[in-house]
Amino acid sequence: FARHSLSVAIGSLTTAALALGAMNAQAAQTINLGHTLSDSSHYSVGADAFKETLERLSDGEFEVVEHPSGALGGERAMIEGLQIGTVDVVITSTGPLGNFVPQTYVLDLPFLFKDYDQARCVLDGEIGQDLLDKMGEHNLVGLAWSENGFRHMTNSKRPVTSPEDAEGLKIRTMENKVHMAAFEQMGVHPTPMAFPEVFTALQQGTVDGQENPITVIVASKFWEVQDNLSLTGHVYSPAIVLGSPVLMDGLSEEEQGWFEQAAQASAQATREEVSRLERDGVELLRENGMTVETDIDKAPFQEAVKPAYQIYTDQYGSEMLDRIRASD
Ligand code: EAX
Repeated sequence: FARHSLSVAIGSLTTAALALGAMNAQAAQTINLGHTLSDSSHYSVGADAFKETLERLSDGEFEVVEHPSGALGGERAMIEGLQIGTVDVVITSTGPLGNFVPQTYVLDLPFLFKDYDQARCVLDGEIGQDLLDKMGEHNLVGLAWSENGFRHMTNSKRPVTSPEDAEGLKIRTMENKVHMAAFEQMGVHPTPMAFPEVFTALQQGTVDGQENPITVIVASKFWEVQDNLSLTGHVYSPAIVLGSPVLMDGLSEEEQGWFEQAAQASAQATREEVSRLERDGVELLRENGMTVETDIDKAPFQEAVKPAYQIYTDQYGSEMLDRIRASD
């Protein structure tokens, strides 16, 4: 009998604990945040800042669960996830974004921004805000411009210091037609691919190289599969913090404001990490065995990709481009 009442007591304790657990689970709404990079990356620094800020501002109403390393898919798949509500928040490059919001293609033009200051200034100003607002017309919520960094070329074949050196190389690009057009002009064979597949493709030699900022090369340990890095800085790669309209449209204005503040804190933290890696990253890559070409004459690269501008303006006009150029 004693044994029986003990088990009844344990049983009701368990029920009580379960009920309490259920109450807690109801109290916090889970926000699933995805990105493609490792948990040591500049995106993860930004994801942590998003989580900390949103949970603090909402006093625990929202709980952010981070899914790094492409656990929720590549960037294109995650953007689709936002549109149908299977993902809540995504930190992504603009790589596949033009497929959804063509107005952002302008940002992907090579050699458009001359340095970080100019790019950040444009994205933080009226132009950046206009582009964030455009997300709303395409079933996405633009929360803040974050950062990936200036992109550079790596490959496993040979040192590259001129477009001639790059000619004939098979280079993985993002799924972005402006980037692909530019690389075609340069004489390389662009192979578009989602980021989570890139490391293996480099390892197996499906492609000879890829291009990404120092931040990504470090976070992904590309030195394990790439010997040569050329600091071409051929294009500035923005990142953006996007929300799902399926989630955001159901929130109060105050709650939406918390998400915006969290996204801004995320962007700020990510940019600081980008700046740190711009200072320390190249040395780290050298220590890990990469040969780094720092002395790159950018003029011939710039010349080679020029037709990409014509291809862009033929299709999308020159208004945005002119506005960005006027901001310099
Ligand atoms: O956003 O696909 C890429 O090369 C991106 O730079 C990467 O996913 C980080």
